[in-house]
Amino acid sequence: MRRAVCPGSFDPVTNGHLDIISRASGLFDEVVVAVGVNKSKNRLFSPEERIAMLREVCGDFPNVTVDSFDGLLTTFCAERGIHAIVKGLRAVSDFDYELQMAQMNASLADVETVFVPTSPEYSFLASSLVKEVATFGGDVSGLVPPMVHERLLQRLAENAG
Ligand code: COD
Repeated sequence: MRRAVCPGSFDPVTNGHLDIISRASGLFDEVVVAVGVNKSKNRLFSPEERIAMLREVCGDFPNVTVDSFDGLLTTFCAERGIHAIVKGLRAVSDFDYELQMAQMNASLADVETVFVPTSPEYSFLASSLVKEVATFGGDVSGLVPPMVHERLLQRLAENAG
């Protein structure tokens, strides 16, 4: 059984994330999308909200499940018998840090990192930019799934009120 993890913050999930998850689901028998829960970081959506949105948008992939992890990704992989980490690469700037993490993770556990190049239409897409643009009233409806767009606008309105 070829099993992989797609880890991330997913605050919130974007069409760029979904593209990587969809392609990973074609490469592996089972894919676990794992939401990193780092309590020290300020997030727009709680881990539960991020997981719920991911479950909704990944519902069409029969071999994809969604979970969360706290602490080291390699501990999560060891507990689940996962030996492959799938990461999306947008640009050379991603590569520097991702290579460092891949090598550190390989030194900590029996895991390989598989890099999937972003589809060109998503190469500029990041959750942080989506939140910034939406905060200032820009149209991000084409960058996230419709349900995520709705919840994003709702959360920004709540925070502004
Ligand atoms: N196109 C392609 N890929 C994309 C796109 C896009 N438009 N947007 C994001 N991605 C990819 C990213 O490259 C990344 O691979 C993944 O999707 C998740 O992205 P984010 O931004 O949601 O999540 P990150 O990068 O903040 O997540 C970082 C982790 C939580 C994976 C990382 O910090 C981690 O593993 N933390 C656990 C602690 C740990 O083990 N630390 C030691 C590391 S060596």
